[in-house]
Amino acid sequence: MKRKIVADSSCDMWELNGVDFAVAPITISTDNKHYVDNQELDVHLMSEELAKYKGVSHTACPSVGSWLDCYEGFDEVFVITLTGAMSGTYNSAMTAKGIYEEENENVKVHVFDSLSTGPEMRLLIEKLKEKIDEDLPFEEIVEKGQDYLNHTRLFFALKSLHNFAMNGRVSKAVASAIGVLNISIFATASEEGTIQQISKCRGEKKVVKSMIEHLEDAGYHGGKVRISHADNLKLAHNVRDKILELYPNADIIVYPMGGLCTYYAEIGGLLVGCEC
Ligand code: X90
Repeated sequence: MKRKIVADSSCDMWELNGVDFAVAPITISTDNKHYVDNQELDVHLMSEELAKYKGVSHTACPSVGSWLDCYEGFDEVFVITLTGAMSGTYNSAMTAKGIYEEENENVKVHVFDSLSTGPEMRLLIEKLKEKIDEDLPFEEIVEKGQDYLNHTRLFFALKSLHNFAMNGRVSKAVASAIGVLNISIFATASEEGTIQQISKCRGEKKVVKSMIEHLEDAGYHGGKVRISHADNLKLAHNVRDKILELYPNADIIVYPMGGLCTYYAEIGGLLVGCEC
């Protein structure tokens, strides 16, 4: 029996050793260029070009066809998408599931709506791999995955909400208060899968302090943390080192964001997913 894990490109990972894994790309577009968020995308170049671009840019979820390409040839597929509250990604993955299950007897697809993105998706992907390695039945993996998702959180600090506002995903009033005078928004993914602002932080020291406080408030006590950054390794390492001071055995991985997360988080942004 062939099993596979599939996610959209906001998970910021392209391979996963020891299991079949594929990523359906989200696309970032201007009037004259499409950036496909895959491993080949030059994220730095994209950010530079978009910074110079005067028009409106936007994003589009993976097509049903691109999900089907990822499912094709597998008996059991576990799919993880970014929050359905802010994107059509979950719906298109579900449409593809319907078609795939109808056209193929005995295949099973489960789509998890992460109600989040980035590092929280990565945590779930790693957990699903662990359960696949244990050879558990499909339904049990689904149940354990969902349960795990209820015990992970996402916190993030963004220096600008410009692209969110441009795409009508947050209000212009909220966006205009961020990014001036070194002010970041500090926020979490709400239970509904939307951006829930917690506070505003002036300066990165405050960001680190807020991050630690909120991880602990959420019930973090030394488990896994996944940190993705948009060209801000320094802040990512500061958060990591502070966590390690408190929890020397914490399992932490720091890595750069891909195209989609960089587009919305913008340069300087930081996403932190944790077990709690
Ligand atoms: O076009 C599309 O369908 C994609 C839209 C994606 C919108 C959300 C992207 C989030 C990227 C930024 C910070 C974390 C937000 C957390 C939301 C729950 C990462």
